[in-house]
Amino acid sequence: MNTTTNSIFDKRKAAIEKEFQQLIERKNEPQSSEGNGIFARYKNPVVTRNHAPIEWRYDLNEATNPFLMERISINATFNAGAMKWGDKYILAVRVEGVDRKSFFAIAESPNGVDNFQFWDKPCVIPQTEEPDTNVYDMRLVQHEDGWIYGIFCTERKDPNAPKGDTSSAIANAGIVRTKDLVNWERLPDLISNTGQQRNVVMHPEYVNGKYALYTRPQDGFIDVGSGGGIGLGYIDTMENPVVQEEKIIFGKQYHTIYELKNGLGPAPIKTEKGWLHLAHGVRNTAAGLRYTLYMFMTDLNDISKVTHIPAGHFMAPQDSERVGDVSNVLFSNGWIADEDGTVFIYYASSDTRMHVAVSSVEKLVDYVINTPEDTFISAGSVNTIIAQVNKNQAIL
Ligand code: M1P
Repeated sequence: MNTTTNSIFDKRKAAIEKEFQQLIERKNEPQSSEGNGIFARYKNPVVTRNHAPIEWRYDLNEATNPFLMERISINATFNAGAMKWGDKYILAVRVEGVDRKSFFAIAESPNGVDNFQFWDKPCVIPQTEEPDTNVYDMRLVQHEDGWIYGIFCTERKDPNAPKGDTSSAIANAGIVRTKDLVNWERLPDLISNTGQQRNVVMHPEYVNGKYALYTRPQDGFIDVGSGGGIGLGYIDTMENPVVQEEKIIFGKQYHTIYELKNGLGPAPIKTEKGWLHLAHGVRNTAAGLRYTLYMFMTDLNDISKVTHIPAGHFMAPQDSERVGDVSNVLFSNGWIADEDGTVFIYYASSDTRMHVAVSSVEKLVDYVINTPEDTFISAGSVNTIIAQVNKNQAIL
């Protein structure tokens, strides 16, 4: 009998490898229900903590890990940036270890809906003089200047926090760029005069020769105060990223899904009718904050002008998506518009795992332009329904 192959180590290794392979190779398909005609959610999450490579989690040397215990555990995989890279669908996933630290790692798929596999090692993000305590929510943008930019949230302890306050933090936009998604050049953090920044997103084209950044200023780390809406500002050079004339183009509003916070998701998609935006709106409830996704469109030639805003959410947490580390949250910072017009919307549920929903540019433009806008009062909502019923009765 070969004792080696019967050791705890070997048995566990074979089982872990088999389970991992089955997970990575699992086919995905659209959920069976008819849906709403706008997008199709897919059945399985596309990236979960169990997708983290075995080599990241286990010391695979039997001499030093005879029980083959997980030495480094992953807690969650969520809020991924996305882009097409050659013929691969790429996610820059926010991977969070059980130590609460997030980092970025690239996962690729051959088709955008399944078979996502992490590259060998997580991304190495160079540090500025002041190391990031935590980094998260990278937006990947292929800018027309030839670089791929990754703008993410960098979080550090608030140096002015009173003694004993071990929670207060300062959030800002960290900036990296790359040509190969492997070697990342760190640029200085964003300099803005509007408080803390999360959800900073780069516009993919120059605007009057400048870089355009969508921002989300807020007064404190948690408390948005007078901020919390989608801002727009311009930068002369990314090597000295000082944002000028930051202006809120779409704010928070009472009794909407973006009543408490309003932040952009991924970079907008250019269409013939305007720039398509995906964003998240947050409202407070007795059960805590509720994050949903919504869409809007801006003018092709004036990106500060919001032209269409469908009422309400585009996607909200549903079924098992509702539960996770931070429940009742959908968040998206990555989508891919393919050459044939298919749009892969990557979204995370409850700060725990990544999913995909598939639509098309044509459908999303139709949704954004033809969905009634919010009237901001119940009687208005009733009028909107009655107008549609009347229209339908006229043709029946
Ligand atoms: O926990 C929900 C989300 O909270 C923050 O979002 P925002 O910046 O809009 O407040 C972020 O920490 C985000 O990563 C997280 O998903």
